[in-house]
Amino acid sequence: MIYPKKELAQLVIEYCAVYEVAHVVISPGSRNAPLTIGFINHPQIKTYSIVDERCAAFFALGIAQQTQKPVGLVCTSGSALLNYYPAIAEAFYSDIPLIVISADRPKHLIDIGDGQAIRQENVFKNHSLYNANLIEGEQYNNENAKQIATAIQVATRKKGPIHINIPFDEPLYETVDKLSIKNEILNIDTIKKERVSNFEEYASLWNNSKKKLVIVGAHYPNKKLQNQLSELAKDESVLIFTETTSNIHHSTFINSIDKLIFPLTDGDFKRLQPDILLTLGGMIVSKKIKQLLRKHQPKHHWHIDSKNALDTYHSLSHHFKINDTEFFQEFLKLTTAVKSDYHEYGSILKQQRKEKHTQFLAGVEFSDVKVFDIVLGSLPDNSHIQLGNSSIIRYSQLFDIKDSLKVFCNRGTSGIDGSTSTAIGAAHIVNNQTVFVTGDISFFYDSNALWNNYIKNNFRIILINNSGGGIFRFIPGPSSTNALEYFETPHHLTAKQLCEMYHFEYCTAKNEGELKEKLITFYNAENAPKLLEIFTLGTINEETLKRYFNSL
Ligand SMILES: Cc1ncc(C[n+]2csc(CCOP(=O)(O)OP(=O)(O)O)c2C)c(N)n1
Repeated sequence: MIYPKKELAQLVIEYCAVYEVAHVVISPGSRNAPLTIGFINHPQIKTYSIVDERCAAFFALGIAQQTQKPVGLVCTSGSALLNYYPAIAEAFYSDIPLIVISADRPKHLIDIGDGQAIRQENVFKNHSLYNANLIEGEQYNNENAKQIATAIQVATRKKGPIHINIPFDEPLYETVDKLSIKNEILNIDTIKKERVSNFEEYASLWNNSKKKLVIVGAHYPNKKLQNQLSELAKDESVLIFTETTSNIHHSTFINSIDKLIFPLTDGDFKRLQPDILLTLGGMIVSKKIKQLLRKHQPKHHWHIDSKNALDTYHSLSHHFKINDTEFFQEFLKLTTAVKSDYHEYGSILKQQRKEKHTQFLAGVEFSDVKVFDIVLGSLPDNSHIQLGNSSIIRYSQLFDIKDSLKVFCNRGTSGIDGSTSTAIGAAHIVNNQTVFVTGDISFFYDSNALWNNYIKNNFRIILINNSGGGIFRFIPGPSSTNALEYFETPHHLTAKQLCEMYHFEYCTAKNEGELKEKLITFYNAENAPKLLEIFTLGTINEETLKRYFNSL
């Protein structure tokens, strides 16, 4: 066996193995040589080499998003580490475990004019669940081991990013054939499980309320939760709103929140204003529901989450600090059905919107909304869909998505800077075919994502190129200024040359006929990943979407 001679590297690597960190993404550099040598020679750990640290971090995030287990990241000292920040912030707000391991100069070389040296300790402190700053020297091994164990356990149990910073003095490339650290040092367990709340008092309120709204935000697919919510929804005083990224499906749930509430006046919304709002899952895309619920607040807002309770609606009254399925396991036993017309009101609205939606799409010209209708309908059963931010995720929320699809999007920070890399990471680790749907600005922003040796041949990119940030035509504000071009950032780029450079098969569609024809074979097995670039016009998209909402 080959091990790095540096004991700090041995410690971190062995702890990763103890906690079953199965994937580590490494970016090149010399200072991290002890870690690189150690990780690539570890039989339990699969390593990846990705040059651009921003892409590397989002690729790791994609793997962790799918496996729900921590993924390691290793880089050298200096600005390399700072390029992880966008993905760290995303992981922090999306509850995705990442173990960031940075090599550093020893302390005496920081801020004295040495090269590639910056202040690395605690550099992510605002968005990291734990920061372990290790100290070089055998006498500190116990303290270092404790720090590493705590950091990895926090990432695993609390699901989020942690940072371990390791100073290494030269020489950096020496190896040994036996571990020199002692086995006992790998047995540290530091975190206690937290206590669970008592539900009876809340169940009694629940059983005495006629209007209960449940909103499910972004969630890793979970059949048990879906069944529990279906059980809860049998009560006619309960209405369930789901986001596309909740991966929760049921015919009686409201799966297009914006579509349902957009045409409502304040007066109409009063009928939907809940007595109790129960929320779970991650971020909510719908801006409108946030506005309406902030204005027409529920009497009680309870949030279920084992870690955080976000006061999204400015009315949070209780945080159930528990995993959602564990919550419902207990809570459902205590609930009784209440007579009410609340659910029925929601169902009637849903049916009305569905009819208008179908009518509108049947007659609409080629535009982003039409493209979505066609593309979403074409997705193969059981595929995984990764969505870009901006109008992509918003459009998807207007449609019914097949139950067998799983949908993901980086909504933690809603960045456009790593969606492609995340999709490639996620696609790499699942057996299902992954289709990434993106806007042009997001795609070109993260084009280094394609500089990646782990892209599967069945990976597909659908690039909706409306020659700029289409979202800025819809949101109120930009078009009332004389600076629209600074918001929309129009351009004439296409993905053709990038596809050539990175060995993607490339095809295009400029109208409905071409799009339908290209989609017939687009998902078929091939010897290369494929990208379909669909061209639409910003002016038509803008006008069409306005008409769509008016038609509802
Ligand atoms: C890293 C980052 N920078 C800037 C933004 C602000 N922003 C939001 S959407 C957007 C434009 C996205 O355009 P595109 O990907 O083409 O999608 P479209 O709006 O056309 O659907 C920008 C710049 C952001 N979300 N993230």
